[in-house]
Amino acid sequence: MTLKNRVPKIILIVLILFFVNMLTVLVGDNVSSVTVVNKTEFRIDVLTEGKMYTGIEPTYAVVHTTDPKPSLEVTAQYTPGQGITGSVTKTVEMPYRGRNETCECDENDTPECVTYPEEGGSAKWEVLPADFPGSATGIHRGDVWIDDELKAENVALVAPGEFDEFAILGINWGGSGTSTVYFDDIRVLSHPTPFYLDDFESYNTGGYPSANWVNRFSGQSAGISENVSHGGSKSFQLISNPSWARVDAHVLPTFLDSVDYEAWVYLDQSGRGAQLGLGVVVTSNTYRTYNAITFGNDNLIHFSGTDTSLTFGSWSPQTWYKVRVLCRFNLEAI
Ligand SMILES: [Ca+2]
Repeated sequence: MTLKNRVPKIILIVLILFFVNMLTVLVGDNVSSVTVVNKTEFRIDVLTEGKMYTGIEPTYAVVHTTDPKPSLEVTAQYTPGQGITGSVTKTVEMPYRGRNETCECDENDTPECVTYPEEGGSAKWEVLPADFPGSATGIHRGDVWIDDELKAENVALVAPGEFDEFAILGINWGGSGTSTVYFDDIRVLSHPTPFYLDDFESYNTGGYPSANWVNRFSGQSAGISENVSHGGSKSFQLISNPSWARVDAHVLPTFLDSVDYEAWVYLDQSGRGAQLGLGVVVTSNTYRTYNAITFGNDNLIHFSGTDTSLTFGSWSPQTWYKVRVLCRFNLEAI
């Protein structure tokens, strides 16, 4: 046989092998699969059976295969850090036939049985923006209270994804000398988790409450103090240098539907400020706060969401103020 005759034969064998293989897959459909297509304009994460597929780009899809089963719980959420939040869980129904046995008797009354194995099938879920109710950009809203008095309602907020922690700051903007501020009875409630509460009573006086806090900017110093307190005998003292803030933070999960933060603040000196709100480390020498309450050097109390000009009157030194901000980032989830 010449080489010329042999080549088509090889191709034929390859083709036969290919079809045999295809046939096996078609007959023995022993897996279930779900294809999740991202039809939104943002990246999404897909979670099912404890497996997470992250950062699926718009128009792209992920295929999850598993043992044959009639349905699967699948969660899709916007990947954090894009200025939008939303999470939706759906039960995706799939074609499925359970294992069964059929028996018929032959002419000798001998049963002849055929067993069919369980068979899976495939299904597709196209994730649309409408699958995330209440989570379009620009609908993040908040309410602000000072000393239990509602000062601002339904104000526009900066969306999560820009921040990942709760921050307290002692700041003396452009002033001279150090400034001292105290925080006490801090409560941070976020949905879905966590709940965090700190009255600073359990730490050693003079020490740093490192079990729950991390330092972001050194200022001059910080530590547990017994100088003043709102409750109990201790509070968290932050001392900043002129134009060099003292910043400490309590880290939160990056994916948040809501944050409800509350704290008591005491400023020791007039004209030297403090701030509390949601924050993020941008670079080693840049820290940003969002949706934050500011006790300014101007002795006025400010709030900045997307609107940075809200002012709620003046503050006095050596007075405890109760601050509460409720941030709703996913209206359907609360
Ligand atoms: Ca206390």
